[in-house]
Amino acid sequence: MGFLTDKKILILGVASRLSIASGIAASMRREGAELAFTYQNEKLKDRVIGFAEQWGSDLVYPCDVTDDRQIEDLMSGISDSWDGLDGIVHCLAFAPGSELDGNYVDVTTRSGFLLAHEISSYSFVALAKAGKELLTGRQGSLLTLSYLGAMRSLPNYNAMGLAKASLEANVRYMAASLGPDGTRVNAISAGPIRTLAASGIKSFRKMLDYNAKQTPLRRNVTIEEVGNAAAFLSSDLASGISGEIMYVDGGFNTTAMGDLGTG
Ligand code: NAD
Ligand code: 0WE
Repeated sequence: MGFLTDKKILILGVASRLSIASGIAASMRREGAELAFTYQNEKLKDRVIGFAEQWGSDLVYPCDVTDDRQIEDLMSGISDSWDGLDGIVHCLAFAPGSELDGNYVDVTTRSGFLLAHEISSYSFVALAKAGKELLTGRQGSLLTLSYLGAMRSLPNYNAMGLAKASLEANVRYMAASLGPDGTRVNAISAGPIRTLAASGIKSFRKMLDYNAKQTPLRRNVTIEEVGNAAAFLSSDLASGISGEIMYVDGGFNTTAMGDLGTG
């Protein structure tokens, strides 16, 4: 029997088979979870319905997280089919492309900065707020996806780095807020992975190559590896873990100097 048997989990952020959310869905399904999904817009609707079917789910809802109404409707849609929710997986982020290309101080704008924070950080607490009733009394779990750019500066990540820093603080404040109800809140900080969100980024290939070379494991991580960690953190196996940022990055964040090419 899988370690997520009978758990009802909502996953946001499936856009393609390469999405980190897809790796998470596959692991969670393998471990016996019942899944529900959202799609950002009509363009993605049929695709997400098709993926959901593969993972044994016919619960698929629209949810653009910039719209409070869609978040409300999502939770009331879920409550029509499920008596509660054991987990929410928040696997989405956005900043305007122009914010992610060039010198931070030069390219950052008020509107781009605010939109990045709204979609990539605020939406996590907005979902917790709307889902609170469904989550309480079930020892549930909330999980989000972060990146090392929250803690270190790196070229071009720019306003997304600040949004991820906000998201990681959000994890700690939400853990403190929801802990008394028994709900845990954590993040996975994943190493770079080629997904749709990465495909718009100039020289992402170069970054992947650099990252693989400088990482203790000498390779990049996969959506399957992130999926397995996500399944663990959302399960009762992780019942003692809350407010945590867990790195699934092959150890990259723990090194300095990296590989000097001497051994
Ligand atoms: P992806 O493009 O497959 O997924 C991004 C998702 O965000 C898409 O499903 C998209 O529809 C959704 N989204 C964007 N704006 C939205 C909105 N307004 N409302 C609802 N959904 C919206 O890319 P991914 O790499 O799988 O990204 C998933 C998460 O993983 C993001 O939080 C990203 O920051 C994080 N992450 C990615 C990497 C990487 O290298 N790919 C590394 C670490 C963390
Ligand atoms: O969080 C991310 C990417 C998130 C993302 C990607 C895009 C591309 C298309 C957010 N918004 C947009 N907006 C778009 O218009 N990652 C961790 C992957 C990533 O993105 C980078 C990276 C890494 C790693 C951007 C610059 C530098 C490194």
